[in-house]
Amino acid sequence: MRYNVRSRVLMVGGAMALCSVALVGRAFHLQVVDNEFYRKQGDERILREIAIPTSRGMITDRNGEPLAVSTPVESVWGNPQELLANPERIPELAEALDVPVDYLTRKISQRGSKEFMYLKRRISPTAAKRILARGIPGVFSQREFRRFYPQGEALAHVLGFTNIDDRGQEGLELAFDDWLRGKPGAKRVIRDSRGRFVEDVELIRAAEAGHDLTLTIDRRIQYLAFRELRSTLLRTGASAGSAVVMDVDTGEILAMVNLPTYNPNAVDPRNADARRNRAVTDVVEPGSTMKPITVAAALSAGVVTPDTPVDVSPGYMSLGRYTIRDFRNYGMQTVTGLITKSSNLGAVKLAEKLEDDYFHEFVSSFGYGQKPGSGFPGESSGVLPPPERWYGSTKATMSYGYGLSATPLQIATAYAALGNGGKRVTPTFVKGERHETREVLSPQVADQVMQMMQTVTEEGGTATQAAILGYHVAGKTGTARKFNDTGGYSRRYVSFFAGVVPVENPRFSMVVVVDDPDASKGYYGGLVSAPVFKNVMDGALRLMDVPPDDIDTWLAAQAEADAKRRKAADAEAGTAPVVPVVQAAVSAPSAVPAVSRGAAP
Ligand code: 59J
Repeated sequence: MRYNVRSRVLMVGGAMALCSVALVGRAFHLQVVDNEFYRKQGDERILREIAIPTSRGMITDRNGEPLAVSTPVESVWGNPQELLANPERIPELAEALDVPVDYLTRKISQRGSKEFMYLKRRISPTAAKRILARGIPGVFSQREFRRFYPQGEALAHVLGFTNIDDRGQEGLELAFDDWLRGKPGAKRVIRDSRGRFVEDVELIRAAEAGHDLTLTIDRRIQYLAFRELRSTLLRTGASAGSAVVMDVDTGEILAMVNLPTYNPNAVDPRNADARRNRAVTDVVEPGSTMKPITVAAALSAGVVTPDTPVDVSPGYMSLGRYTIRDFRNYGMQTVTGLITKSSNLGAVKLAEKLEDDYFHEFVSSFGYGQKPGSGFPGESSGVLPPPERWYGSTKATMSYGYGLSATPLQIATAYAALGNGGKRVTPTFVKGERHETREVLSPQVADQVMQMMQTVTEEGGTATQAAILGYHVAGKTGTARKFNDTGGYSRRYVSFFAGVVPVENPRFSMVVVVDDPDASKGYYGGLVSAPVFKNVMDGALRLMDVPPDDIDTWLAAQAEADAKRRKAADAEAGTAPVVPVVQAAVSAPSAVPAVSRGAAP
């Protein structure tokens, strides 16, 4: 046995030694022994180490759909010395490269002492072949890989992009550069003095392809969010916007869009402003989207229940030098009613019942003032001032969303915790990553807050525009005046909607932030941002096969639509509408198709 192993080691070792001897021998032979022969040809052969290019890993969405792919391209390069030695071919080369002759001549002379210059980078293999086919001395080509982003501007901020050398510059391309980037191999080859390849001598290192990366993004929801946000910005004349969709249980980010955006397939270095992933890097005062958190704090502390009456008349109150106002005098409200109507005074009255440290700690546990930990480069932590730095009105203004700041991603994460029974889940972009969770709220209080937020999208709430047929929607609007440089609140606004669906068995949280809508076109969160939420979530619920939790409303609406259609058909056929059928439709929707078919002829 022992003997056996030893003999095998010897054999393998011996074989390897023989191989190296053979390689060295070959190199020696080519360089020294055969050298005379090559010299006779008038060419000098050079032993060179060259890189073996490798492709960058593919990035796919959660369903394996390609989001970033590397396609092989060719880069045409030249040996300036040799190009200069054949000046009569330069006009032809310029024509083949489609550049002015004098420009090319100048470029080549600048590199005259060198042996390498790029002539045209990253073109299609066919285009490269066409240039090489001219047989101009000193013109060569080498394989490279070019990144292509099929989703273009719809997903630009999340993915980021690579530079001409295929290195990640921004976004997830940067964050996961080491993982995605392959290791180029190396081999020793023999080239002639013109740089032409003669023979492979030795493989130094095999090329390792980069690893693929599967994201949590759903391409379809992403596109939906992009389309809806874009149309809302056009409709409202707003200057910027962000939307984030998260899976409440896993923290997976299903969609993240920002406007303005850019084309990652042709990055313009000048518009850095359009390249920011605002949802992760830009902070806003969260305004009324904070109120459910304040209510959750008061419920958790046991100082109120959802039905506790709160007097918010006459709609304004002074606090030190400030006057805090509600949109209207909402009089006596329950705690639930404060959310339904979005009462600033109500939030202040609840916060007054809470210890400073407790309130700060509570808000902080939802992730405000802390980096979300998604791994995205340049995450902002927002600002949540600690009680030591509060002055007279700070706790009051924080309770309804001013005097602190947060990113859209932080707000989406906080709402996910309300939706998943009170666990803060670390947001993530990468499928299969371990999710950290921490209980920040009892499931009972989380459910109570969800019930309260459901009233916002129902009759009498501030965002009936966010209602989705067949599903109960919990959410909160916000319309916040923007703080301006001169130290006051301006007549410019940020419009919010943050919500969770479906209420019975929550799956998604989504935040929509629209910056600076044209005030003359309507700027309330319910008007500007809630429709984006509605249209995207409506699509996502169906795409992800989420069962409806409000079947009654759905069936009733269907029956109503059927009845209307039947009425129209009857009118066209010249018959009088059959009244009993309409009644049957409302009370027993399942019978409608049979009845309608029977009645038609
Ligand atoms: C508001 C504020 C600014 C900061 C006020 C919006 C304060 C405040 C000092 C006046 C427009 C406006 C710290 S209103 O979000 O109350 O979403 O459908 O910006 O109040 O004290 O012309 N939202 N918005 N307040 N500031 N400071 C309401 C409310 C909200 C609505 C509508 C109308 C404000 C119902 C906001 C919505 O809930």
